[in-house]
Amino acid sequence: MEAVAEAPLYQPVTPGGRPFSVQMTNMGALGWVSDRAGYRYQATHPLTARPWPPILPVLLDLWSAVTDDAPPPDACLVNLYRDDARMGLHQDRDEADFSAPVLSVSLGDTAVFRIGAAEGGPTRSVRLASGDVCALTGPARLARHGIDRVLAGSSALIAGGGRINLTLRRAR
Ligand code: MD3
Ligand code: FE
Repeated sequence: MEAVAEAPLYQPVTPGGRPFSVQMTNMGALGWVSDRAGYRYQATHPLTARPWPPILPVLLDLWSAVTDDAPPPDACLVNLYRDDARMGLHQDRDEADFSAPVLSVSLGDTAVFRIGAAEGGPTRSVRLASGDVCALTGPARLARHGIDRVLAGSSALIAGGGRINLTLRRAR
């Protein structure tokens, strides 16, 4: 992927200093980053200090089609899950306006995704397979969600195995 040549995947750390098991990079005017200083959106790659590459036109077209022409996204987080990578249950709360949708595209190995109400309570497990597109709008926008595990070998799409998730958002 050309965008990854420009903005290499890297392994961020949580504000507590624990490495994420997921590797990340971004496309767009803003990228989501995490380090000892906290979670935030910023205009440059933390390692190269260069601007993120632009969001691929095909993804902007997908956003327009699926969100019924919501104002365009300014951030696309790229998450790479290899081996035993996972993502704990969380809410996406670093964006300025929660009325904008979030759009997720899954590629490669199938993920066991967990989702529950913003307020807490029971969660449900849903499989996200390669090509699945998920629009999070309305009350689902602040749902708690995470990736329990990835089913290794369930797809041959990603060289070296694993799963890529693209998450398009309006950060500002
Ligand atoms: C439900 N990524 O980067 S995408 C994240 O598969 C993140 O890499 C997961 O959660 C992944 O923050 C899940 C599906 C998704 C994305 C955003 C959501 C589900 C969501 C926002 C609200 C509710
Ligand atoms: Fe999330």
